[in-house]
Amino acid sequence: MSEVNRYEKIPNNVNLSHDRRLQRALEHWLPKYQSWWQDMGPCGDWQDKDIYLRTAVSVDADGWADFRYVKMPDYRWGIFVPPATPGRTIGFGDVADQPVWDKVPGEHRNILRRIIVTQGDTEPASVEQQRMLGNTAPSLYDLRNLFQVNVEEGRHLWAMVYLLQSYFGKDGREEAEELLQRRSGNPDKPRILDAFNQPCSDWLSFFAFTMFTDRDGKYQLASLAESGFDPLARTCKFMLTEEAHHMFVGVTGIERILQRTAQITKEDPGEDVRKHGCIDFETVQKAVNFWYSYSLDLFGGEISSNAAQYFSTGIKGRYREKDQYTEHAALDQFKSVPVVENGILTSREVALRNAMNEVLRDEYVVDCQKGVDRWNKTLEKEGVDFRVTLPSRRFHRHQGEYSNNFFNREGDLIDEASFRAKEKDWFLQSEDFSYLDSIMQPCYERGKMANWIAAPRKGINRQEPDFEYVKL
Ligand code: BYC
Ligand code: FE
Ligand code: FE
Repeated sequence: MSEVNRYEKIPNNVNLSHDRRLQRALEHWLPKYQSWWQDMGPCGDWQDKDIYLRTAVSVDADGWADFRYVKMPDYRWGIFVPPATPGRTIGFGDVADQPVWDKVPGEHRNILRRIIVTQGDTEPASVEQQRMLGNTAPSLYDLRNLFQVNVEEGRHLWAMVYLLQSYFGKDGREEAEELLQRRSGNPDKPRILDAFNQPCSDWLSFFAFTMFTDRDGKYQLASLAESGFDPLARTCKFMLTEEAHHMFVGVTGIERILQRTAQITKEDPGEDVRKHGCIDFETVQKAVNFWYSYSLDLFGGEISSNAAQYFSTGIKGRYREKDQYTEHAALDQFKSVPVVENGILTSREVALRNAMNEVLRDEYVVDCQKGVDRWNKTLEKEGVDFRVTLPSRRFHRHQGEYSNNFFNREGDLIDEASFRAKEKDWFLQSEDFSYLDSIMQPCYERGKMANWIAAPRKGINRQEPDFEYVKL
């Protein structure tokens, strides 16, 4: 079962050749996926190049990453589902301690389909958002990391399409097609969640995206890894192993920008670092403000009957529900949620189940802050005064409780005019993007780095930082 047959048309460990219907459905979808990858995947000559990539070859803890040169279209996308744990029970909600489901219970069919489609939609969306970045990477090391993230997001789409096609019949097959038809940022057929329709066309934004938006992925996948629908739980658990690298790319990418800017600031104190072609601290903070707030939106409303239903029915648990909590019903408990009532910020006691999105967001905020602390430690070591901060979680929200009001970075309620007046200080403006575009010239000489970013401390898979990560 856990043995992966890599040499089948669709590498898999789910005995695909014994399920002719599913195999036919996936083989029908495969060329459509490949054509989507050609149209919407990495732009430029990169599809023909040898890239030093890791490929999942097994679902075992030790043997899943195989590093070698691969041309992206030959990447072994496929289906990897860790084996079921016999006797596994649901860990929470009204169905706690009941056996997990191997099939989709009829009464949860629509909700499960919607969650899987929403998850699946983000994966190709992010590839679309990042498709131009290969033309401006600061080094071969970064270029390779970009493509690693891209091919793995492609595989995550496969993971969700497998669930749709094997458990949701005709509707599932239709949804699988539509996942290849929506387009990030296209007003006529946008991607489902807001963050995945925002442009991400410079490397500062890419690092902020992988730091903050991929990190939402970590928390959503972890809460779905608790699901009573066992195939979904197992699939998400495996996806999480790959997600760690995506967040690593983000947290270290911004750290290296800050480090480089700090060095330049010391070499030429008082001078605008843009004169040296570097990225000033304020510009980094603006990218943080934008991607952090859009990523907070991805957790859904602070007060959500959907979230309560997902929890009570055993579909979506809390972060590490089984390890972290001793009480799994979440009844007769309340969470205080700040809300705006009659034009003032006050708070409301919300039944815990209805605040589950906020409970998960709490975990996420703590995790983001750890990354920011790491950046600030680097700044401190470099001896500069600037510190990166996370804005309030009420700031610049487009979903949920705070989306109808305006808040400053500290989270105070302000009027719209005051918000608009500060936007240019809070978010990247067209002149910032022009500046970023002007310095983001590709740097593809082996071992060289663009001037605006420090070299990584280590290479990938114990290779040197100046390894030939992409064969030009
Ligand atoms: N944008 O009760 P509410 C990743 C909608 S990232 C647009 O607040 P709920 C990745 C919502 O659908 C992880 N619409 O929300 C990262 C609902 O619509 P309806 C992705 C939004 O249902 C980087 C309405 O607002 N995975 O993997 O509790 C690269 C009010 O609903 C948004 C998942 O999201 C938004 N941001 O929770 C690659 C997991 N937020 O019903 C990949 C699956 C809410 O009124 N998704 N709405 O039409 C879910 O679990 C839930 O759908 C959400 C929303 C957590 C997103
Ligand atoms: Fe993903
Ligand atoms: Fe990711």
